[in-house]
Amino acid sequence: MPDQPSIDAVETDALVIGAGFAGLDAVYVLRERGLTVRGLEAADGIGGTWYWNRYPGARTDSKAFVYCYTFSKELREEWDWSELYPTQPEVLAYLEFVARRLDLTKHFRFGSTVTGARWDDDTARWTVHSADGSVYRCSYLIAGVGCLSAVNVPRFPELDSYRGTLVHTARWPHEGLDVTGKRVAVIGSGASGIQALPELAKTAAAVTVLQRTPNYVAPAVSPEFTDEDRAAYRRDHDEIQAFLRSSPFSQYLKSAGPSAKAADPEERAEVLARAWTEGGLGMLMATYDDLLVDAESNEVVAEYIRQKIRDTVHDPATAEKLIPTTYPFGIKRPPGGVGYLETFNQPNVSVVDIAATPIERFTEAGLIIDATELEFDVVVLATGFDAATGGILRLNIAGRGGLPLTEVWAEGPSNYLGLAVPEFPNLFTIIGPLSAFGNLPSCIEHNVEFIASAIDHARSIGGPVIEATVEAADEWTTSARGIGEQTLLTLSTGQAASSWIVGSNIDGRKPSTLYYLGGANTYFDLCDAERELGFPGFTFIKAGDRVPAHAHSD
Ligand code: NA7
Repeated sequence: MPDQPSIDAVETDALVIGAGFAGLDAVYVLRERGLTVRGLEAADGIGGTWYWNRYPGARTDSKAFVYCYTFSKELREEWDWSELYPTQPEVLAYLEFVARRLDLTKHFRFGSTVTGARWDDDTARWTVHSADGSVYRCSYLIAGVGCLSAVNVPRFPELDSYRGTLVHTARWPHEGLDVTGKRVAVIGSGASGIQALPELAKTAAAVTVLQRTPNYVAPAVSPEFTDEDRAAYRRDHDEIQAFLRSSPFSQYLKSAGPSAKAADPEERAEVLARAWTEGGLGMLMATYDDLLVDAESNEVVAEYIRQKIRDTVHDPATAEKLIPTTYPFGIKRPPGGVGYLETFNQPNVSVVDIAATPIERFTEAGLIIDATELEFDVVVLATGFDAATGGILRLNIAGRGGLPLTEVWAEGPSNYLGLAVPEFPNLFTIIGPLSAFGNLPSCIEHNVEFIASAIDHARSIGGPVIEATVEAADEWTTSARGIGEQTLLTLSTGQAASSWIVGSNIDGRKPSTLYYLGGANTYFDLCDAERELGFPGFTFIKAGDRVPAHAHSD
């Protein structure tokens, strides 16, 4: 942590970092449990990922009525979603509404980037510094920084020499970016690039997609909700929540059967056709259960999508460039395209395979590929995020004796239930690494309830210090890694394509297991059991007791 001027620290029971879905929920729940709570947020407003990702076309890939908070009937009754997969302005407006309705904004300091946090055994408190010079001391430090918040800007040679407009999808200008009549390059074909392209191509003179790896893009069909639809999702709320709780992805999508390869071919054709027509995450989550564990089953669905790309894209050479052949479907989180494939039928849209002919370097006017300079007025980096650990590690957290979290996670994250790390007492990470891979608001709510219960428990026994045991964390980390190895995302055989789900999308980052892939439903069961059993994977150290160097459960 850099030297900071000595100023009075703000004292609070809990400090929450982030004002997105996670941070808002944590501030609300902890406040309601009687703690004093402060929040720090780097952005100038509420919203987290929905504050930053203002690129045209940004929208959810989870259904609106599950991509929201469930803890408050009032919020549910008072907010009307307009369509199935709402766009960024609507989700941001929702979060602003929540903050207003629950009176949360007053707890946050905005424009305040955390630069370091350090645990002190003597006082059993965290000291947290922010770039704006403010200092906080708290018993509980809650990182609600999101799993896709640390922006990835690849180190393209001579990127700095480019004089045109350079913009990352996750740092889109608030005032918008008019590309009318402009020559635009889009680097990246993940969800962000796939959502942005059709919008940019509406007005740009030309859009060139610089694609390193083609993606399995299914349609995202987002019908507008009628009043009847809204009445139905409100009426069915309990049933929907029960369904989510039992779903491996905590999504409102029903599997069609256990195995794609074993399914009756006629029935399977119907299932795939329905999933394609309905769009969204359905190709992965509303077809067959074994797509991420059985290569043959996966290939059935992968080939179906490949054929759809051939059917949709008129120019066969372009279609072939857009067809993924080197990795299984679902290894990258499947993006939904609103007219994405169809956009390549427009005369102003083209794709360049930069795996075959890489970007050699940037120039003042554009970039060089295959010894040829391509000139662009605007370059859009849709190059994603340093997922799961990036946002947390950027906080510069130091635990017992100044132990840096970067050191502990040098070979990949380790923790208990994705929530807590030994040697880092009273630090909780909401949707941290090795937590469930599911609908994020569902996972966030579950995590926040767990954290609040652990804090309640600590307070009830007069012991403010909570720490995951080494044994529990080792067991959890080994289990999460083992489950990862049983999927097609496995790292050990080197099969995994570049994917943020294992961190292999970042140049120079060592890939590792970043999520618990045993199912969100199983993850929730395990967290619930931990809570019901009185938190056996944690130590609770009573006030006044000396914290041992290595806390164990015995
Ligand atoms: P993604 O899904 O990680 O996609 C990033 C894209 O950028 C992907 O096509 C990458 O190619 C490409 N990329 C990244 N680094 C480079 C370099 N160095 N050179 C060329 N191309 C590069 O991020 P998104 O923002 O689209 O989506 C992230 C999640 O947000 C999404 O899954 C939703 O859950 C919401 P690659 O495939 O690695 O070859």
